[in-house]
Amino acid sequence: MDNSTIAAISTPPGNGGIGIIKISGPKAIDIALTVFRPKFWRKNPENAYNKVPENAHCFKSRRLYYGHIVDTKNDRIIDEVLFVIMRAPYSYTTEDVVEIQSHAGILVLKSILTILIHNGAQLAEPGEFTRRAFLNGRIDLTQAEAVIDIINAKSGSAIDMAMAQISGALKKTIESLRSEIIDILSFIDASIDFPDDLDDTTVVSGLVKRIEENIIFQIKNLIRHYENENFLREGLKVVIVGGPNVGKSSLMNRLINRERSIVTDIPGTTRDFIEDSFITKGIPVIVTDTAGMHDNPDPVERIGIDKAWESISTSDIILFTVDAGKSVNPTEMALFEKFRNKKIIAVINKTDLPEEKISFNRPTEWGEVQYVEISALYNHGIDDLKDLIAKTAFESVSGMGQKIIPNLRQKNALEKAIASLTAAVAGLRQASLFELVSIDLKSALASLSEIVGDTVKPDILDNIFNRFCIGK
Ligand SMILES: Nc1nc2c(ncn2[C@@H]2O[C@H](COP(=O)(O)OP(=O)(O)OP(=O)(O)O)[C@@H](O)[C@H]2O)c(=O)[nH]1
Ligand SMILES: [Mg+2]
Repeated sequence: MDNSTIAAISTPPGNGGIGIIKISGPKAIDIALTVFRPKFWRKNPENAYNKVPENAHCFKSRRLYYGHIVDTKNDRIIDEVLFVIMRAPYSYTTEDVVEIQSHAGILVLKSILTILIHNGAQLAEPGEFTRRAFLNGRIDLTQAEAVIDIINAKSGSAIDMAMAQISGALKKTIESLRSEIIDILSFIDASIDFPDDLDDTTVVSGLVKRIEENIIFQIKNLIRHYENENFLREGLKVVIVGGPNVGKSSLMNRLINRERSIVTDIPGTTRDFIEDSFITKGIPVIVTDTAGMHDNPDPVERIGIDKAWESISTSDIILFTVDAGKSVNPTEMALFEKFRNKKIIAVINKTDLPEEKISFNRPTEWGEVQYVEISALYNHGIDDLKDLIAKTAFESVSGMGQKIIPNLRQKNALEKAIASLTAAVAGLRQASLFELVSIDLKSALASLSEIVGDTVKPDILDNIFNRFCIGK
């Protein structure tokens, strides 16, 4: 356990009603009391104003006290504050914690922090409070990661997901998988000394069945949740693609509801790719406008088109945009074919054109692809398109209810566990040495332990906690 006492401003910079300074560690209470003068203390005329309350025990844990913070160098009052002590182990970090609620001006907050540092506190690193909560065993790593997800959540569904994780849903699932592996492992380890037990093919096939059904199947489910539903956390990547001048940038601006992309009647207006975001049905959507694709691009367009392909390769949904005033040309047909393996929504734009000008005919080759008719110019059909985007995204999402969706780090560890478990199954089937099967099961166990943080390496921890802000 770290013996230092750390302090930080926990509220974001900028003007606001109150700002909070948090102190945690064995000296948190002592250090905080050197600068705090509670009202109840001053009421007694015997207590000189500059005297520190000697007995910290006159403060109750988790009770709010009103008073002032003074600069210990010159006894100058810095601010009037509310002050709360949370004694170990009943605090965020499980250490003694003090929170000082002052006015939110950054100068006031910085002055208070500076005095605390003078009196023996150390400046907290990003995420250090949560890191201590993890290192002191109050939360596991999945819960610590959920804290950052809550802070960064861009939508209601991301918050729901992070809340499920904070309350330990993923941790519990991993625990039950681990205990099943440990159970099988202890049976196999015991059989190493009494190999006759494992000569029985029904015993072996029973073990294989348990690994496949109770463990591998469950882990694959979690991985599938990551693949299908991670957009709820990270945002759904949607890219607008099509020939020049079909109205891609106009559509982009309608989706995000502001004039972000340049629109002109000159084909080849958009050359770089432009990214922005909006929310539909609680899903954060990251939308990219791209350069119009055609067969004879100039060198600048060429680069733009290459970048468009990069966005396409990492996208979840493609909005394949065409001009209702033109029939689909061979370049567009060829382009469409290249997206076959992606989720596509065909967007027929410019449907406001007079009927005699509309020459769009839905190509038979487009088959079952969903499409919407819109007018980016007149803002028609945009809500239908947003609904369809959400519907398409949710198509692969399994039933409702509490969602356990691993993040990328956790998914990678789950994949490592699957590889070891698959090797263990193969070992059992081929009647390899039980020692080897045991090694595979142990490494599966280690991969699962990485998820909750029991065996995680320090540099991975640094990586996780560096994503936090200071003061959390
Ligand atoms: N009538 C009509 N015109 C539109 C509509 N949407 C866009 N336009 C016009 O079509 C022209 C091209 O629009 P953009 O949004 O710049 O098209 P783009 O696909 O981004 O074009 P590039 O970036 O050059 O590939 C502009 O003159 C728009 O005003 C629409 O729904 N109806
Ligand atoms: Mg454009």
